[in-house]
Amino acid sequence: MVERTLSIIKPDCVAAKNAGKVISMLEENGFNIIGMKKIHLTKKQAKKFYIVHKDRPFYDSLTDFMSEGPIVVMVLEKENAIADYRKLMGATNPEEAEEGTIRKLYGSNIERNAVHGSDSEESANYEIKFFFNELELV
Ligand code: YYY
Ligand code: MG
Repeated sequence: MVERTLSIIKPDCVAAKNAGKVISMLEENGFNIIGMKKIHLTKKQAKKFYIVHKDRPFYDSLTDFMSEGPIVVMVLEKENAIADYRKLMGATNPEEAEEGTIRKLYGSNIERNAVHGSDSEESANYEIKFFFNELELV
């Protein structure tokens, strides 16, 4: 099934000038980038985006990090995009991520882990609508 998923290049990865390399990896792995923009989330917007994690101990620190600088948000389209992009990202903790994955290559630690990707069709729908309207997807 052709699916859409939301990808974020997080503030650590943008600041390190690795965004272009991540975008190249997406293209090389067959993802069509059907929407893309660079934005700087406020703390309040970051808290809303990560609302599913509101009761987790890392919520405050995570949302500080996600609002510390610009991010690149993209909608990716491909057969099996949600699971395939999770695989390309690698494990949440870069230390545990497989060789060649984005988080292994560009992540620093479990919080500053370079990229985000939707984990299900339901979260992809919520996350894509959070950043894009249908006219912005090409
Ligand atoms: O989907 P994924 O990003 O791989 O992990 P989640 O469990 O959804 O957590 C979201 C985000 O929170 C993660 O990318 C880093 C951060 N985080 C953390 O700072 N410390 C943890 N123990 C778990 C997650
Ligand atoms: Mg997640």
